[in-house]
Parts: sequence; structure tokens; C-alpha cells
Amino acid sequence: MLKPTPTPTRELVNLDGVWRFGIDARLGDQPWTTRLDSPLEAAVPASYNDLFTDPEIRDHVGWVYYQREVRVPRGWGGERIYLRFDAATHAARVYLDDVFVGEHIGGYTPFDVDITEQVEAGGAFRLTVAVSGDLTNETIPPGKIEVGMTGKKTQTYFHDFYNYAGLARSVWLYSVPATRIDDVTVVTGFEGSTGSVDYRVELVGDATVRVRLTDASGAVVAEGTGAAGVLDIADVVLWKPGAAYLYDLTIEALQGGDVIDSYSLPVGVRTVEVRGHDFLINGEPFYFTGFGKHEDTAVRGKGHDNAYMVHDFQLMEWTGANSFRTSHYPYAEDVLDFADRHGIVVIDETAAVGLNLGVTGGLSGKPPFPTFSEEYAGAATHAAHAQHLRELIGRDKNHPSVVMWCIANEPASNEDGAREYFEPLVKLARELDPTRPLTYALVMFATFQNDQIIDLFDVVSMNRYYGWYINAGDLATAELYLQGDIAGWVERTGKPIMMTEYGADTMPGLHSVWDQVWTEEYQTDFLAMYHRVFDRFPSFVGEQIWNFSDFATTNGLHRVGGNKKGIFTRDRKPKSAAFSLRNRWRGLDGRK
Ligand code: GCB
Repeated sequence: MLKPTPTPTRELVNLDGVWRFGIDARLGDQPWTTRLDSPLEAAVPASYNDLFTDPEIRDHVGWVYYQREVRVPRGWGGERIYLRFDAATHAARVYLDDVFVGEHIGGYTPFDVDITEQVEAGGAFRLTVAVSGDLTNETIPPGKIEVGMTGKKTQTYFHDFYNYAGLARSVWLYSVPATRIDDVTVVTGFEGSTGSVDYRVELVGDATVRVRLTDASGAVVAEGTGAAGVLDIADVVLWKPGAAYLYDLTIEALQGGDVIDSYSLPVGVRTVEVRGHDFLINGEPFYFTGFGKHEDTAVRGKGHDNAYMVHDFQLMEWTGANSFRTSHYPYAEDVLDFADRHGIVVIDETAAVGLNLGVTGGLSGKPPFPTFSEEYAGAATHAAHAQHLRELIGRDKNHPSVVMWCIANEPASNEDGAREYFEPLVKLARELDPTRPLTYALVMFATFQNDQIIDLFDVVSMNRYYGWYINAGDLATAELYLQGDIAGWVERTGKPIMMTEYGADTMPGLHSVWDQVWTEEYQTDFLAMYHRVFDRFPSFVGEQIWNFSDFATTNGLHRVGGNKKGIFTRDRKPKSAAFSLRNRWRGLDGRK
């Protein structure tokens, strides 16, 4: 699915702004496709939850409605006309005036609705989008809706971030020609100083294809014809971590010599490979430094915000981070575009978080009933997970910054049923993208002794909390556990190993001369202990701290105003650990 972009043959209208808003419980018998009878308005893009002061809206279970008028540009006669939602979390039903025109399930991937037959160039329509944030045993991520003693529905889920919902990314109206470029896939490589761009174009309708590759100065470096082929680039400039370089691939669809559609795609030439216990980018060992992140800010929740995006990348660069993981869902496409342009490496994660009932058993990791069962992660969850993978890889396959797919966070890979659940998904991911390594983030109680699926994957990604959830305040014992744990994985797998989560909740301003949990010094010492251990293992390929910044969670006794494991506060102020991290990652302590 191509990201809508204005080209000589395509036009784009942005529908962001302030939309009429209502929740189902308030609208009574009103047929809600008519003009919404609600005093509320909501910002798009933004999660709706924190916009209002009303608790009934914040924790609403069920449908909410967004509505606005849309005018179709008058020059669009004869074009195909689409609506594009960059995301609707977690499900959406779309109506034009009173007519249902499309729906989508899955909260973090885009979808298009073809409205050509319903609209006219120059005409206007009422657009209503019903959005549901509900999570069940049929969704990714999973969750459960219960009716409590008060008769009120409540949503529970087994992941540690607030279940923000709504239209958190942009909405667009766009036109494309009837005969058009439908999809493009590029795979890049190089041999000596010659780069290659292997391209495959899919068309709707009949046309011939012409392609042209230009460098950053706009000079044409290669040309070709045909819907598939390989373009060679003499004296190629590679896309490298910390040194992005992008070519531009322009694809044209022609009929009788006329250009009837045109689309351009930025292309970074680079390779990714796992060899032995190394993670190679362009044939050179790469060591990940950085963070697990969240899309999370005050008031907008998971709403995409370009100012925060720019600032977050600045702060990552300031710490010396070269990478991040899109924990625990695909991020807005703009974020990947930005990473492509700035040479930041991305581990692209699905929304499959919480496939683990062991977390409800506390540190014992004992699930109340099997995770991989019809009551929880059964056939419907599996189908949703597979569909989500198709949509994620379809959206992100051409981003040079994306070097690995993380197909789940902390699944119950130690439980029976895990292998049957994951084997087909791994097969599917490899069919969809044979070029990128696969991983999943390992939960603490999935150990090198009991994990059942690691052999299916390329990289061991560990989430570990010795010194926090285990041995809190005792870093000496924690160090021994961590050392033994990593040594066990080295011995069992021989694969590259990285830490995708390690961190300690930290209250800014809390200090102590002793090893006191929650203090700024403890966070610094905790990280230093982990780094000491990582540096002992040659097969270690990376460290991504949990978390870049503090973030919102559900109400709970062990979360004081959210998860405080950020190196930065929620408003992006550094805690003390940010400075020692900067010393390590920028090589200021003598370490490369
Ligand atoms: C984890 C999860 C992450 C949590 C983190 C924590 O293992 O992957 O989503 O936020 O631990 O802080 O407990």
C-alpha cells in the first residue's frame, strides 16, 4: 500500500483539524450518521482520552464518533477518490452521509476507503468515523471487557501502557488515476562500489512502466523500463547508520507514450544480514544503542506530533543513540520517514504485546490458564496477528531505517502452544520479506532453559529487570543473575544477542547516597551494572534502554503517575542517567 503523496498525477487534501465528537452512550436514539448532536469537538490527530475532563470519556468502552464535512476538489472528475486513515485505534467504521463505505480492524496500520462511486468532484459530504478502542480475545493486542458491580463496562489488558484510542494520526482525501501504480517493492544491495536497486511495480490496469533513479542532487544515476528490474548505481553512496543518503526512485506508468501516473519513493541503498553472532549493516558489525520508545505525550496521548518527533530525535542524538524499537506497535509512518532521512536504525515491532498470561501470576510467571487457548490467544488472535503482519510489512518494507521485524513483545514463548502459534507467523513474515532478520522480545520468565521458539528467529532480544522486579536495590546479586542469564543464551543459541529492555523507575529529584530504588543515582548505577555485563560478551549486539521517556499507564499500585523508567521525563527533561548514558554512547568515557 503506497503512502499517498502529491505527484504530477496525484493530489492530496489533509483532513486534520477539529472534528465534531460524541460517544455512543450520549447520543441516545439518534441515528449517528446524521449531524452529531453533541457539544463536543476533538482534535485530529490525537487520542481522544485526555482531551476532555470527563472520566466517562477517558475510560469509555465502546464506539466514539468523529464527524466533519469534506469538500472534494472540483478538478478531480474522472479520478479515483480515496479516504486514507493513517491509523484509527483500534477499529473503525466509515460512513459517507448515511452510507457505510468501509471498515478496518487494527489500531496502528493505515487503511484506504475507495469513495469514488459515492462522491462528485466539487461536491461535499458528511464524513463520520466510528472508532472503537475495545480490546478482546480477537484483537491484537488482546484484552478483556467486563461488566463490574456498578454495571459499567471496563477494559482490562496485559500490557503496560494506557490504552489510548481514537484518530491519533492524520486523515487524508486523495486522488489517483484509474490506471495506476498500486505498489512498489525495492530491495537494495551493492558489490564493491556498484549499488543495486531491485524494484517490482504492481499496477492497476494496463500500462508500461518506466523508472528513473536520481541522487540527492537530482542527477539521474540509472534508468530502466518494465514492471520489474534491477538498476545499477556506479559509485554508490550507501545509506549508513548516522549517515543517511537517499536516492529517489520515480516510477511512471505510460499509455501510448503518455505518463498517466507517477510516484516517487526515497530509496536508501544498504544491506542487513545476521552472520554468526554478528548483526551486519552493509557487511559491517552494527551495535545498537538507544531505547524502547512509546508514542506518548501529555494531552494528545498517542497523537502524532511533528514537534515531539523532531525533539525526540534530537534528544536521541544528544545521548548518542543510533537506534530505537517501535515498542509496542508500529509508529506513524512520518517517524520512519524521519529515521530514513536522519540515519537512525529502527527495530519495527508489531502491536502483538500482552500475549502472555504469565504476567498475571507475578514473578512466578504461572498463567491462570494457557495463553495460547481459545479463551485468550486462539485462532482469531492468530488471524488478526497474521493480518497485522501483512499490513505492517506492506507499509514499511521499503524503509532503509527498518533493519529488523520484532513480531511480538514478551509472548509466553515458554508455554506449550507457543511453537504452534509462532511457526506459521515466522513463515509468513519471511515470505513477505525475505531480506530482514526476525526477532521477538523475550519476557523474563522465558529462559534459555524453557523457551520453545528461539530457533525460529535470527536475533535474541532480551527484556530483563534484575535489580528492579527481582533483587530490587541489590545490584550485586542482580549482576550475577544477569551474567548467568546472558551466558545461558550465548551457550544455547550462538546467535546475536541484544537487550531490548532494561530499566528502573526513577522519580526525578529523588536522591540518595545508598542504593535506593526510585532515586536518580539508582537508575544510573543500574544501567552501569548492565553495561559492565554486556561488555563481557562478544556476541552482544546492542542495548536499548527501557524507556526513552516516562509514559502513561493504567491506574495501578506499582505505577505512580505512569511508568517512570524514562531517561527523560514525559515532558522530555533529562534525569541524571541521561548524562552518563551520553558519556557511554558518545564514547566520552573512552569506550568505542
Ligand atoms: C516490560 C514490558 C514493558 C513494560 C516494562 C516495565 O517487560 O515489555 O511494556 O513497560 O516491562 O516497565 O515493567
